[in-house]
Amino acid sequence: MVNPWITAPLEDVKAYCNFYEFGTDKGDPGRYAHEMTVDPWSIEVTGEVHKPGKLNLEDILSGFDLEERVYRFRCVEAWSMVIPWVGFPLADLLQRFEPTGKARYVEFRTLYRRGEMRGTRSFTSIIDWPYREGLRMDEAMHPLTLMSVGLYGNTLPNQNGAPVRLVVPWKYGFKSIKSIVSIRLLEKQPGTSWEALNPREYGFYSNVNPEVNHPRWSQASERRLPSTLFKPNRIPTRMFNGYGEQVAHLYDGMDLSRYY
Ligand SMILES: Nc1nc2c(c(=O)[nH]1)N[C@H]1C(S)=C(S)[C@@H](COP(=O)(O)O)O[C@H]1N2
Ligand SMILES: [Mo]
Repeated sequence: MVNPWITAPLEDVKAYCNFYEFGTDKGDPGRYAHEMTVDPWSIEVTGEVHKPGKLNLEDILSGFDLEERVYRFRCVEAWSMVIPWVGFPLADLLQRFEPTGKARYVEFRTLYRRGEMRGTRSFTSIIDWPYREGLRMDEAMHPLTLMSVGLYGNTLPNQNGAPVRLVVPWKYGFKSIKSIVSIRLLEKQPGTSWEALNPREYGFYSNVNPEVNHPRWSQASERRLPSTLFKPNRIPTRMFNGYGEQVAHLYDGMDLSRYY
């Protein structure tokens, strides 16, 4: 039987990644993300806020109460890992900039630096850079929504989204955008990179849902990593990745097969 609480070893979290800025092979981020400069770094916060501004890396690392959060992490490709992140609630960050009454959505952007990101220079790259993601304001303010600055008690490895990335544990992994440089609060729902690529396959909400299949594969189960050919570790996928008690109310009255 698969013990659902066994965390993925650090080596696996670092070696099996999705970070298309460095290539589409799972090993590419581990091989090439060291080419990205992560210090100095800053995040610009703009849009529907009373106090727009910038946070430098030092402000981010010393200005918030950090905690460890062990989360299940479920990729849309039907693999998952249990990962011990270090971070702080995104809500703590947003509150500093004083959102206006019009702020209904949040848009995030990843660093786009072609010279240091070989995947963005590739002719086969499919994404319209920079990588962009979004959340509804109530999702962004939810206490489970984490800004992560570390992994296993250390700073984030570059391939996992250094120096600061989002982690939204009840949504498919692609919502958890890495290496964030910009946060904009908006009145209207922002476009995202995956939606732009294929709106039928990747919706804005992308809540983990075993009943709504990806058009090309089932979402009813997942491979819990690390796994092998002989120990495939296939387990049933849970609604909202098992976080339904905390988040289901956010979607009361919404048809989740339509708003996938
Ligand atoms: N900027 C950026 N963020 C990204 C991605 C990416 O390609 N670029 N991939 C996403 C996907 S599909 C997943 S599953 C997770 C993977 O996070 P991990 O490699 O740290 O496990 O990052 C997400 N964030
Ligand atoms: Mo993913």
